Order: sequence, then C-alpha cells, then structure tokens
Amino acid sequence: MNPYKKDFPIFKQTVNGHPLVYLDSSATSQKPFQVIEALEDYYKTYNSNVHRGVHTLGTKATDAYEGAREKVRRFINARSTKEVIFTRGTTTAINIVAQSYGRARLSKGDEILITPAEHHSNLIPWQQVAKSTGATLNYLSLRQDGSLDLDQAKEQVNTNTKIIAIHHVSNVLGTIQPIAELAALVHKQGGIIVVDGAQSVPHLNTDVQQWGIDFLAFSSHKMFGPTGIGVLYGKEHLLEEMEPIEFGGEMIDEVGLYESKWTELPWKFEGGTPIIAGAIGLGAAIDYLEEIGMEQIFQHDHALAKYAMEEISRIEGCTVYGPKERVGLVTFNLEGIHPHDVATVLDAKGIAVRAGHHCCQPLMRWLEVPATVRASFHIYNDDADVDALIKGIQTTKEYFGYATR
Ligand code: 7TS
Repeated sequence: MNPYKKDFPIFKQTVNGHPLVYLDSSATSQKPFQVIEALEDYYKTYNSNVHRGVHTLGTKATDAYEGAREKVRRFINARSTKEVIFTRGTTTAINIVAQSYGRARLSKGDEILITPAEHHSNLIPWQQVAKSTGATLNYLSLRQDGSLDLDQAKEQVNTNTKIIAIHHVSNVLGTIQPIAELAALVHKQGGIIVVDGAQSVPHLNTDVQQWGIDFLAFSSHKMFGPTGIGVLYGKEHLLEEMEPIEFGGEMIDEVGLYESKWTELPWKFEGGTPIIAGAIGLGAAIDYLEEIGMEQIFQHDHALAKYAMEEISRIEGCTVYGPKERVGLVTFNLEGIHPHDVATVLDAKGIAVRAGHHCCQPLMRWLEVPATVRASFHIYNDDADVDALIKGIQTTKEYFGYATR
C-alpha cells in the first residue's frame, strides 16, 4: 500500500464502481488533507485581508501570507522574498514577463527563441509580444525524442537572442531540458532565459541560483496546492526595472490625481487583494513536499514512469512518445483507436487519464499525431496503478476488436 495515499481524501471514493486510479496529475495534482485543513483554518479562524489595518486577524493573515512567500523562496532557493511574486499561475507569470519585460526591451531585429514543444502558455505570450514589438520568434531544434539539441542551440543562439523561453519538463513527453546550460549560453550573448517550471517544480528539486535562470514560472495546483495561485520568480535587478502590468490597490506607494508611484518588490506586481488563502495553501503544500523530500519524490515518479513506459511499450500496437529518461508521465497512442476512446474506456474502469493535444498543438504536429493519451503520476501512485492502466489498455483493445498481447 502506498504510504502517502491515506493523506489524500479523494481516494476514499470509488469512481464508476472502481477504486479511483488517478493518472492525471500533470493537469492538476490531488490535495492532501494538510493543505485542505490549512485553507479551512484560514477561512474558519483568521479570514482577513492582508497588509491593511492593524487588527489581530489582519496581522495573522499577513504573517501567514508573507510566511508562505518565505517558504516559496526557500523551496526554490531564491536570494530574497523580493524575487517571489504570487500570480494566478504559470500562465499569468509568463504573461507578466512577456508583457512587461518583453514589450519594454524588444524591438525589430531582436529574437525570442522557444521550442516546438511549449505549452500554449509559453508560446502565445511570445507570439503576441513578437507581433507588438517587431521582434522575431524562432524555434530551437529538438532531437527526435523531444530533448533539446544543445550543439544545435550553440549554433542558433546569437547576439540578437534577447530571450529564451523554454519548458524545464515537457507536459507531453516528460523530457527534462538542460536549462542551466541554456542559461549559460544565452547569458554569454547578453540575453536572458525564462523557464516554464509548471511540470518540473512539482517533481524535482528546484535551485534558481544554481541554475542561473532569470525567470521561473510555476503553478501551485500541480504541486498539491490549491488552484488560482502560482509564482513568478525573477532576478531582483530585472524585476526592479520592470513596470507592473496590473494597476490598482496594494501595489502603490503614493497616488496623485495624474501620476502614481509603485511600491517596492514584490508587492508592486501584486495589484488588488492578493490570493491569500491560495498562498497559505501553497505554503502547506510546500511543507508537505519538503517532509517527503524532493529527491524521494523525483525517484518515485521517475521509477513509475519508467515502469509504465516499459509495460506500455510491450503492448502490440502501442506507440510511446518521448525519451527514455523522463519525469513522471507517459504519453502514448493505440493504433487505430482514438485517444478519446481510450480515455473513455479507461474512465469506465475508474482510471483517469488525459486525452487530446494537451495544450501543445505545435508539438502534436511535430509528432505527426492529432492527439495522444497521457498517464501522469505523483507520490500517491504506485505500481498497482500502472498495472490497472495496462489492464485497462488491454480491455480497450479487446473492446475495439484488437487482439491483446
Ligand atoms: N506550462 C506547462 C508545461 C504546463 O504543463 C501547463 C499546464 C502550463 C504551463 C499552464 O499552467 P496553468 O496552471 O497556468 O494552467 N498543463 C496542463 C496539462 O498538461 N494538462 O492540463 C494542464
């Protein structure tokens, strides 16, 4: 029995008459009771706005909100809490960099480099910024398994390259990209690197200083925390020079009739009442992750993905996409059966997987498939879940009239 499953109340139920086998953590992870109780505690006992007034509950809420920021700082090894901005999620975090840093710094002749494997959240913001500034959007080359070709990248990155924006771990292929090497490469040419950490921060140890990256975006809901909150990490000197993209309460120092001054970091990027409960929940999620240990989590998720990949590859008519070394997920197709049909049959067995383009339409074209099935794992999954998936795939084949292996 998986020792962590008992912490996640959702697994007490059956789905379609079967114990829930949740293999969709890359879309969103389940929540342990420690996180749910932290949210409940805030709402039940000290619900209050932050940074305003001097009453007791307000002080407690402010301490918890800012305490969560310090937990995030430690978790990603940022130098200062000034570098940790709470956002609505990865999407919002990347949009802040694109809209603020990108629009101010880019012009015709400059280049933004991304890959064909980006989630739409790390693609469309750059398309938009390229359109509005005249900068060019170009693509780094990937090897056949979706991993970045560093030798090619060395040829591609040049003095016009002002921004590299890349996923750390692919939400479709599980590939781990060499972001530290890329950071060194782009810095040599005077550019910066923006890392989409949506699928890496929940699964492996994060060290923004060791990696030398300039910006990192991630979402709480994929790392056992609540929805509606995420983080933008940015190097202090870059954030200092950037303009906010949202204006209103909380982010000001002084307001006049025609001009206003912004407050200091990190609050200048947090206009309006912040995501108080969300931050507190994220803090509780970080406590939970740290108690298990990120190395342990990485090993666990890595081993499960490896096992699943090996087992699925042995099924006749199954194609698995992506590299051998991967983080926490397996993407595949069954010959002659649409991914949505696979997911529907699995769902009838209580097995939750994702089918579709996974918000990566250019990557689907690159893989030359319309869609795929994805099974993704986290700490509450175990070999029995993979075995249930394999059995489910065989049932799917039988259902659609294919022989099993
Ligand atoms: N980047 C990557 C690599 C992602 O996997 C996702 C979400 C995002 C950005 C956007 O995160 P959000 O929290 O702002 O929405 N990925 C997925 C997925 O793979 N299935 O559903 C959501």
